[in-house]
Amino acid sequence: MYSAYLGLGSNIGNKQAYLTQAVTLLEKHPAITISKKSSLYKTAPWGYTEQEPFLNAVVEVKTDLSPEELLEYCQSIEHTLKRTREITWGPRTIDIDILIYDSQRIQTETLTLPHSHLTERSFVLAPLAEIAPHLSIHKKQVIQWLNEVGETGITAVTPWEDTLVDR
Ligand code: PH2
Ligand code: MG
Ligand code: MG
Repeated sequence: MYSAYLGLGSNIGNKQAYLTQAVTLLEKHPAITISKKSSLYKTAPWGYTEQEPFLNAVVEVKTDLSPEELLEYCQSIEHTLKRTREITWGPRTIDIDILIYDSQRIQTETLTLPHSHLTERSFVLAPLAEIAPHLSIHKKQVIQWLNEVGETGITAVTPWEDTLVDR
């Protein structure tokens, strides 16, 4: 059984509903258990800025799947939730990224672990710091990375329960 951290993001339509559905679909897999779930964070768009704010969260999962199998399953959920890829870093109904998988370092065509840009992105570091503040990434703890990057643009923290009906 391995521990992995997944980053979830949405900035089209009912963002909360997409994140909730993604979590539900992750939990449906017999070899995936969600062990921790961050709050929801409203975040300014990073990279490509001419788009809606995002709703982001991070979950910790326990899984027997390999990194590649986990990625494939995350992509199947993106497909189910009508994810399209038009602009790099552009709008999406749902994005599920493997941030960390155990202590694995991987660099292939399809997968880089730890996730590239992870240590530059406050929209990932803030929710990750909530559930795994002392996790080590490239020899620094998540809270240290977050402290360096700052939390500008992270404008709201929302509990999941309040977000189910709210658009
Ligand atoms: N995802 C991106 C690009 N930019 N910005 C925010 N705030 N949140 C995201 O999840 C996000 C982004 C590419 O995956
Ligand atoms: Mg992403
Ligand atoms: Mg992605």
